[in-house]
Amino acid sequence: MTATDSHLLLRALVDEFARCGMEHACTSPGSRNTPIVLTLARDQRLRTWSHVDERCAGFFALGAAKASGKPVAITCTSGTAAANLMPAVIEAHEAGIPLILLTADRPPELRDIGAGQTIDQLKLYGDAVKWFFEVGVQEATAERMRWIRSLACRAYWTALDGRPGPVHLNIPLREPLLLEQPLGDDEPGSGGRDSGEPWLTQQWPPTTVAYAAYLDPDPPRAVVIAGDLGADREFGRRLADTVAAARVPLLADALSGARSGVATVAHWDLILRDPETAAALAPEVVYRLGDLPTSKPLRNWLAGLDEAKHIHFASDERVSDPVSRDNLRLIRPLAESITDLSAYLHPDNSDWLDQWLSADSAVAHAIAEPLSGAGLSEPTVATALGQFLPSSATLFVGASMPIRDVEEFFPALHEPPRVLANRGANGIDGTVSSAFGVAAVSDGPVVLLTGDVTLAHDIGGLLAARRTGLKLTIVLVNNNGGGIFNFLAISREGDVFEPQVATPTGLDFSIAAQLFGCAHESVDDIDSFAVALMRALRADQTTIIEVRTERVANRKLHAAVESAALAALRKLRS
Ligand SMILES: Cc1ncc(C[n+]2csc(CCOP(=O)(O)OP(=O)(O)O)c2C)c(N)n1
Repeated sequence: MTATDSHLLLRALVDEFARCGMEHACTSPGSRNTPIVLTLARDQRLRTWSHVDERCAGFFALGAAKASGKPVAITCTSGTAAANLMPAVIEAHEAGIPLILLTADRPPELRDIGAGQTIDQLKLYGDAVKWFFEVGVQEATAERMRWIRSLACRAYWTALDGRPGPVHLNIPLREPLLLEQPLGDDEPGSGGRDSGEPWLTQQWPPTTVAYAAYLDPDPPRAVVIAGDLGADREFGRRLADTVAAARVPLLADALSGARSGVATVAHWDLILRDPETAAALAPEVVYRLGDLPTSKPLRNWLAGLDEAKHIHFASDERVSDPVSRDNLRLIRPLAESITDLSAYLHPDNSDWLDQWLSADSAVAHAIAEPLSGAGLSEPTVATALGQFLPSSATLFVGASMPIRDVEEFFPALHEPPRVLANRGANGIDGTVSSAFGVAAVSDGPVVLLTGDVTLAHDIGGLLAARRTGLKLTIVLVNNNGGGIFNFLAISREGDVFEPQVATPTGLDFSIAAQLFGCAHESVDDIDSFAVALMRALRADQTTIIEVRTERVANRKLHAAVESAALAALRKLRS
């Protein structure tokens, strides 16, 4: 294997990725992977994004693949560099996001003999990848060129088809790594297909099941639950319209994009906390699309619905039924599921939807008072982002309280902004990098809502602001530590709680902003928050808008909101 062999093979590999539809790749610096970096960077059809930290590169690629729905390639050098991709690979596996990992490696003769920067990279990511393949050292014969073209397509389609996920190609490279002369246009064999088509096109056969006969013919009391529906906003819109036309209550997670229309129940999470109301609103059929929202009240309610039939329209084979309630799981593309649902939902003229909507407006009315009395708080930041962001925006939400507040308080809107989050493994890691990855493939502005520990965890992700020229608006809710833990019993263990669990960082984020070339503003009321948000959306640089809150007060406010909601629901029942 010579440098010419490696470069010819890599050029064909990347050519096929681009023919299949790849548009973005992430690189990290190193020596062993320079042939891969050069090939990716010189292919005009790909946009390459350079990252110093492989962990950031992995999450940036994850964000870009999540928002575009297309596989993104990532390359890194050998050794611990490859291990740093692990968190993003796990998230991609859990969330069903297509990635193609191109790890450079030492050739076989340098493995396991103490050569530098050499670790065992075979099956490094275990079962978290859909496919691992050791590319090996090859000569660029006509036969091998056909083989690598086919291999590239197989990697691309495997990452994308069925349930998307990561694919790992381990690529050993021998020295010399670089060419003396640039490659000519020709290659052994006939090159790629003349038509510009990929070498191999693959189709994933959807499952078709006749299920209408499964249900009672009479229109049952139904609810539709929508979780994360993926990158395409059209699904959320279509689903909301379909359900509204049938007047069936729609319990939609903000991540679904379906929290709109006359059938949307915005405060379902609070409504379901009241056991009597939850029992009175028990349906006969539950239709579920997308992932199950994380809300605990929802999961408890579903777990107790013994009499109902639970029908899950799943878009891939992954099981998402943590309460073991599904009667029927229909695996088919989301677009088809929504069409099927529209044929199946009978227009409901009873007062079923009105019962849900009266509970919803009673709760909305009741919680307004504690919320407005608290000034700029964590819940009002989540609400305000719903009110102020244009529909062209994408809101990327960090784990912990931000995602819970968005789930609980994000308003129902006619044209909601897109809402994305890393919910596969619920990690706080790589959040800034993922949001920059989303910005790389988005037309509209991208706003990140994050807690302070989450921002500190991926503070190096801010390097992308300067190095990529991409722009984020970061809304930082700084409660000096992990506010979510104040809701747990551990918060009563004072001596251990603060230093070991809440972990206040005490960081001055304005200095971090300065270090990474970002603007920084502190706001303390809703009007200045709105003004700062608008200014940041118009700015040509990344801005951190910092909202200082207090963890104990935040827990009390959430408790006050819940009591107000429960009191209103009790009153409505009496
Ligand atoms: C990689 C990873 N490490 C640790 C955790 C556990 N964890 C969950 S929430 C959290 C604290 C988050 O704090 P912050 O970002 O400030 O948000 P807040 O809770 O204040 O809303 C931690 C450490 C995790 N989910 N992922």
